[in-house]
Amino acid sequence: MDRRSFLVTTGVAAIAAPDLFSVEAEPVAYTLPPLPYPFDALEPYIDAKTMEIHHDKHHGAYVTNLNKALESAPDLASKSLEALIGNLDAVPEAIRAAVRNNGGGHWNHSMFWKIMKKGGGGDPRGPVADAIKAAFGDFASFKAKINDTGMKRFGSGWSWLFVKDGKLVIDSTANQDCPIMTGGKPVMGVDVWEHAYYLKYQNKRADYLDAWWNTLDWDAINANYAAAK
Ligand code: MN3
Repeated sequence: MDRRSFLVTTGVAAIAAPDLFSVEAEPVAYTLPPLPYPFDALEPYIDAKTMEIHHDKHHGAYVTNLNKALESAPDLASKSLEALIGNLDAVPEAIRAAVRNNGGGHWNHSMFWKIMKKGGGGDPRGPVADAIKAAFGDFASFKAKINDTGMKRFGSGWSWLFVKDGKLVIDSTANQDCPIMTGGKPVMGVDVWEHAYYLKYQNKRADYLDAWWNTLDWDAINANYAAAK
């Protein structure tokens, strides 16, 4: 048996075909998810111009910069975004801050758009309403605590409801940090960066927070809660 027929007979030829070796796994780039409603859908609570800049420019930049950071670490591209930001220690130090800020920014905003809708708001309903009541008392107390937590976040960040160690927790994070980074599972969160409200509300973060409750999609929040608990 000559070398060629040996390779064909044993199947080694197919494995050894040079074109198979030249195929490299293309890193999957993150993409900006489209806003699930028109820019003006949340008027008058959140204005169209803010939504356009916030989604297209701010969220868009987090996605672009996350992809840029991951160019030097293609082995991380196969991880889900949750796995990536949930274990930042596994990210090379040179790109860790970029992945934390931009990966967090991408995750947080993707969540934020989905928990709002046109004609949203009203009292919570479904299982999350019962859980909120059990953990924080009535809806007014819960609302006040989320808003107060957002007001006390100095500078930029988020106010959150998340599940940690089986319990519902309200807390804030700085910058684009996300509860996932410390083992939490987000149920809902509100962006308190000035870019989220400054065009319409200027320095009045409290007014923006009050208005934001009129945009909430409780079905989406219930879906997050079901996944988190
Ligand atoms: Mn934002």
